[in-house]
Amino acid sequence: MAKRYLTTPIYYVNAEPHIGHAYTNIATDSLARFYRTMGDDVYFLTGTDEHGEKVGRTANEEGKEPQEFVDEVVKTFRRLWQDLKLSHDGFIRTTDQRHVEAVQHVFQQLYDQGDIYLDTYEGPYCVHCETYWSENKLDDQGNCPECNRAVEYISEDSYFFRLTKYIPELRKHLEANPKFVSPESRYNEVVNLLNEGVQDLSVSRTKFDWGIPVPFDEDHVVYVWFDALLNYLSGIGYPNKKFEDWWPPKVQFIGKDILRFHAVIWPCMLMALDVALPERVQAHGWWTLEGDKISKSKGNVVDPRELAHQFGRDALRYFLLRRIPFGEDGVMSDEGLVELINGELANNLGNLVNRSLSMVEKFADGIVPKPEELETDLESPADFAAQHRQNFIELMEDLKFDRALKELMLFTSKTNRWLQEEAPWKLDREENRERINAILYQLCEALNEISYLAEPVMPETAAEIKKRLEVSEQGNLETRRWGELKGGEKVTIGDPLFPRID
Ligand code: ME8
Repeated sequence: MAKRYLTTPIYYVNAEPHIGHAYTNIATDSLARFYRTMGDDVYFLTGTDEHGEKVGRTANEEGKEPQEFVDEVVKTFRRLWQDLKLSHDGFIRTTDQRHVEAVQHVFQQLYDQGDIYLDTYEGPYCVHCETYWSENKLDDQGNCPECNRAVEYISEDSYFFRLTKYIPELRKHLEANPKFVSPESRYNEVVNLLNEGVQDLSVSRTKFDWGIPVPFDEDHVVYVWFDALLNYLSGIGYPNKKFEDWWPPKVQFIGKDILRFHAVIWPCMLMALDVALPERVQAHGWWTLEGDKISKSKGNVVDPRELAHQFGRDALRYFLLRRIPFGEDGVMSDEGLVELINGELANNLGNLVNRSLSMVEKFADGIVPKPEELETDLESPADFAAQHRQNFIELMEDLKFDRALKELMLFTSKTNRWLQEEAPWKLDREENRERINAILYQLCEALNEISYLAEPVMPETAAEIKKRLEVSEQGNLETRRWGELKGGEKVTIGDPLFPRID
């Protein structure tokens, strides 16, 4: 059984989660579910990034001890993932003892092997992004080029990680593995970053203490990014050998904002530790709200729970993954959601499910007929299902969620069209009984097919379709063959799966 280790970024707990965080986790959840339907063994890890100056300051502003503060905010993340019914297997907090120990172990090892050394850092620092910048990278106003906030100038003793030592090896790895960083635009961005030149990385701070203590120097705490990146190892047991049960990650999901950390610093840390690199670092694009950045300070945070409540969990998941190619930016709007839900989910998919089950009720007393050959010149679902399924699998494996979902829609609309041409309602005479039954069987098996293709992104819809077909087992997408329904299942019509929104 293939092992698939999938990770999301771990989120800062300085504020509550919003739709951007939900997007990454929903995408990861969909891939996790996809691999599970393919019969693979999956470990899906998410978590929270709880140390650092930003979180420490926010706790301070709220008049709380940092630990007390993070213990509260972490609950909002846990609750959101629970409300969205995500299927993660692990949740790591950087304040977990197992993580603290792993970070200290790594820091000590890299120091002992000469990859970490003491020096002084002087220069700009963005607390919001927890990022060191060189002067020449700042924007025209001298602000952080990433978030455009004012930077602070720091001057302090710091331990440095010998990042530069590993850059030639990273370049080779990138050349040999063009999908190591995806999509291609992000791969090119990483190559450009390397071409511009990279410096050793400051990996400890002395001016505040909300962090993991450097094991051999109590004046320093570990730089929050160095700490956070190691969650991907500590989350599956590192340094215990057991981590190798899952390592290396199949896909590490990130937003494009944190590309440099994951595609430059992180692989170099792994090389220093002599640990294999992830197969793929997948950066996705940025959701904005009608052109504006979604951020707490702008007061336009979109609450994923509200959207899920208003439109339905599956519809929200569908929208996020279908609306834009994974990797590109998108604009959130209620109109966009309504348009996609009505057009593709209500009119196409929901309508087919409803019509089909109603016909089985009307023409076959609600019982799926026995499978029979359908003699017809028309291309029927039995003929075109396998091709769409194959395309779907390949596109999901390549994280082309929008196009994979398009295959689901194509299969559905072709089935709708075929049904329109077969028009069993015009054949309702005893001499046509066999033909009607053969059509109804194909229709029901087409719904079964839809439940398979819907499963990764719309798991509740998939389960509901299966329930209405009286199918109790979730089969394997890869080994699935047309003709699974045996006939004799009692169908339930039920309410529309996706009521039209006006
Ligand atoms: O950067 N559109 O945490 P963070 C799409 N703790 N995705 C968005 C988004 C938006 N508008 N806003 C946020 C950190 N995201 C670090 C990560 S990992 C070792 C440490 C998502 O809370 C996207 O995945 O700022 C982005 O990369 C992440 O949230 C940043 O979350």
